Amino acid sequence: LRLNPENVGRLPPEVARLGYDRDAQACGVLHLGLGAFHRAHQAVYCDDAMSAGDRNWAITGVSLRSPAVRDELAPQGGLYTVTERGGGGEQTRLIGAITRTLVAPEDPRTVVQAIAAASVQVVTLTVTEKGYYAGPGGGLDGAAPPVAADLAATEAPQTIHGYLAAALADRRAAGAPGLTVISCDNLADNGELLGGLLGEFLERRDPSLALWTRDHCRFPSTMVDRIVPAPTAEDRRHIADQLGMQDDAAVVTEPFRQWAIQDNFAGPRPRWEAGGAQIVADVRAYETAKLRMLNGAHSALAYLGLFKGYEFVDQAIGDPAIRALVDRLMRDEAAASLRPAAGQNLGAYADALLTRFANPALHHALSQIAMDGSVKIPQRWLTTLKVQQKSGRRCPAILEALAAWIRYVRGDRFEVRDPMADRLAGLWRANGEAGIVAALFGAGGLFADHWRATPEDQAALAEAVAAIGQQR
Ligand code: CS2
Repeated sequence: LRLNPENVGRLPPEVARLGYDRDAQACGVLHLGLGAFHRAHQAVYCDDAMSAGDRNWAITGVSLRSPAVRDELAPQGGLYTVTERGGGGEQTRLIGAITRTLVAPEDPRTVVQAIAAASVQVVTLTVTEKGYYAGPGGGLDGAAPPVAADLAATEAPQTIHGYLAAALADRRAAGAPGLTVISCDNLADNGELLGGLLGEFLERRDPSLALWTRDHCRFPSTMVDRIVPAPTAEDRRHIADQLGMQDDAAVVTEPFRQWAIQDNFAGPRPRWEAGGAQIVADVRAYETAKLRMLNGAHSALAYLGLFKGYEFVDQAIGDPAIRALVDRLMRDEAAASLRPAAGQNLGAYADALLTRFANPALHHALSQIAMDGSVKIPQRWLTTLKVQQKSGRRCPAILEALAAWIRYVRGDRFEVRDPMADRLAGLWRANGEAGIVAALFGAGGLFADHWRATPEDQAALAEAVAAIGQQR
């Protein structure tokens, strides 16, 4: 038996049901990047908005690459369950917000039309850090082959910029209103970044559309937070047992969730406050705290934990040496680099994060966090290092974690999934252990635009890289 609109009535009574008539809702939101995070985060907020009586905020979900999620969701009519696991056991609810699923490479024109649909007011994105194509200097990486292809051709886009450009052109031609486009990825100033990169793309392809977009669209920044591990086969089996039917799109997550959105909208938007979202004048203080503390700690747990032989976050944070390091990284280095907003308590935030990391029911794989480090560590670690360096302070905990990352990307101990994997392995081959630190963080190094290590920090990094090489 498989979860779908026909047999949804046969779910056990403990599973919380939808509070709205799903068939009566138009798609007001279009989402790009249909991973587990979206299904456990923005989709839940849309579901809450509609359950609270706000209408027509169903989601058209688009996978930009793989058909996998569509193949899980479509046979279920878009229905799936979210299970929250914390200290107090398990709670499952049904989510119905996603009513249509598309796979971009299968039918690019339909995706463009879906974004251009008059009912759509809001586009949300979870396309991961690498999906934005920011170059080393912060501008659009026009040399990246998919961006270059989208700059040259308008049919069959490959990037978010290509899709948004094509859809915005259609909206302008149809006299449709502009869009609020919301980045929900872990990047600093994500709204400004997206608006800037897309603006650059449009300037190069269609300057008049760049102007129209500036006048008609908005790109609010957001802080999104919920730990959502990639669901395992074991999770799916367990959920199927609980539901008495199969749910191939089920997600398992922590009870905690947070969404702070800059109050900067082009038109109507869902009443996400119904799900607890905060609409605020400025999200920056919350966003940078989250990136440098939560995500910074996560990446440290990932690389240090993997080298110590751990598989999951709760195991790594249970290691006294790693826990002490992560504690220092969050409080003495990351928090100390921030200027908190009124009422923002970074000490309490660090306490709460340690508890969340220790959740033993989540099985959050370190290898999942270790992915794409080259596009994560700049906003998670390197900004902190740079800010602290300006005040003459060193960050031994981050340096230790950074050394683990440097060793990791050599590629001989773990499978490195990273857009720069080949380049980083090549740098290792060309420079060896003696030269890799300078090649990355010395003058003219690959990441020197983000942070340039002093000779003292380079020596500390080199020593730590060598020590990790000796482990196990
Ligand atoms: C994690 C994040 O995979 C990663 O890199 O650090 O996905 C993290 O779990 C979320 O940002 C939590 O909100």
